[in-house]
Amino acid sequence: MDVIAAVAAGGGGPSAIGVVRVSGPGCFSVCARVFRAGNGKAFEELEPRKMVLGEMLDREGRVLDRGLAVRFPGPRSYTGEDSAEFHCHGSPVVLRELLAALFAAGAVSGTPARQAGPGEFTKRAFLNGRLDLTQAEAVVDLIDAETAAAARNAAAQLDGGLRRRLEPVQEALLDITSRFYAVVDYPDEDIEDVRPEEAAAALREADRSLTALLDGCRRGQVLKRGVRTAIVGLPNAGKSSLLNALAGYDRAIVTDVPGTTRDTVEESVLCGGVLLRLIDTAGLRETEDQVERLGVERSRRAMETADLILLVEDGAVEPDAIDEDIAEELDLQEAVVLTGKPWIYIASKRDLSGILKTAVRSLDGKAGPAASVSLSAVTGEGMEELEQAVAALFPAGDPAEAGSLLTDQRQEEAAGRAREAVRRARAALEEGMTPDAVLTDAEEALEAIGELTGRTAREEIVSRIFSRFCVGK
Ligand SMILES: Nc1nc2c(ncn2[C@@H]2O[C@H](COP(=O)(O)OP(=O)(O)OP(=O)(O)O)[C@@H](O)[C@H]2O)c(=O)[nH]1
Ligand SMILES: [Mg+2]
Repeated sequence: MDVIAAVAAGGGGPSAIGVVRVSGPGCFSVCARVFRAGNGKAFEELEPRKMVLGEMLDREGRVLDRGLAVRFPGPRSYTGEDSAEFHCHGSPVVLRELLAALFAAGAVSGTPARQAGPGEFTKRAFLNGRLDLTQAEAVVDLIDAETAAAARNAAAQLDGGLRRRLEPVQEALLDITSRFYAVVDYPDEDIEDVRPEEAAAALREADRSLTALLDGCRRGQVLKRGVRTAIVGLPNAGKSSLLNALAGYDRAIVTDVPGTTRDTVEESVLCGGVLLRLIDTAGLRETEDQVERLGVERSRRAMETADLILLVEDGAVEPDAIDEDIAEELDLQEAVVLTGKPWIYIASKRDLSGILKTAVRSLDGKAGPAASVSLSAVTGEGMEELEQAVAALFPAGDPAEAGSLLTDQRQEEAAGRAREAVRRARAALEEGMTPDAVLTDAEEALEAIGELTGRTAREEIVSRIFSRFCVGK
């Protein structure tokens, strides 16, 4: 393993503090050349995991900055290797010089040091068994978190929340596979037979756990990437005004000309504690205008890919004043209902001439809106009700669940595959198939879970098989 080094904080622009991180066998001899501890001790002698004040030196041995260094001898370090951190002033120039000094020191000390690649420190932590894959992914999620809830979930996942939830499933599958293997491969040994009912019960439990995990997946993804929310409605309904009100600034152009918004406009906002990825769209109507027609096309697509639809109707138009509009509005409601997605009905312009529309017209028993809100983008009346409706649709979830939500597609796909294989194994068992058939599926399930956690199953199965032998064998 090479010695790697990188600016871990403060590289983007001037900041109060900057951090340079170093890791790899032999890195202390490299560090010794760029840091002179104030207490006179050699770098290798610095007390582990304690900050020490001293001077950082540049390539020529000149003082670059005064700051703190910490020595983390492996394996009790983030990466599991010998590693160190330098905390200096957050000047990008100082940080760059310090990094260059480390590379130069590496060259002369015979322990070459190089720039770390993206995620390389965490990759080493994974390879050295300091983190499993779910935890490594949690590191990225935590850094990228856009809401407090997302950060909390990532922190709990980093603490092993997801792994702990997967462990019982993995245990059960390991138990079944190792028993079957022992019976199949070593028929002469005196090993306890497999009891099919017990194995079936264990598989049923594994199925249940994986299903619960997959059910929470939508919440996990909402936490992480937010809710894709399409704002749709007829031209001039007040869609862009709503986007601007939620964003808190004039993101989209608003005019009284119907057909103002042509292209889709996107903006992320926090609404009721939920991260919404808003997509403001062109008003939906039949049109001859080529540009507008393309915009309308995009609106329809936005609706198809959304997790939530906000249907905005002009609340200031007398319902029976313009028959044609009403027919169009009903068509639109129908189109929204047909997507099968959760939607919120919004009557806009509440500040104008009282509320004329408060609810949706009859939908012939089809799925109605999750909520109906009358609001004004101008005065802000009713905005709170919208926030409440959104919060109710995407609840923060049980705090006990934190850290054990699948947050990305890779995890969802692997958990889904594991469940399918568990179900096949159960069916094989119940149909009285040979142990081989059950084994293939149970092993496939284990492999899929192994992909989730990064723990490969093969070695564990082997050691379990032999643990069933008597002592001395
Ligand atoms: N008084 C009042 N006027 C509003 C409100 N919301 C929108 N308007 C007005 O309604 C008109 C249309 O608003 P937009 O937000 O551009 O409507 P839109 O649905 O985005 O329209 P298109 O982009 O053309 O489809 C503008 O003149 C807005 O100022 C509101 O809450 N109160
Ligand atoms: Mg608009």
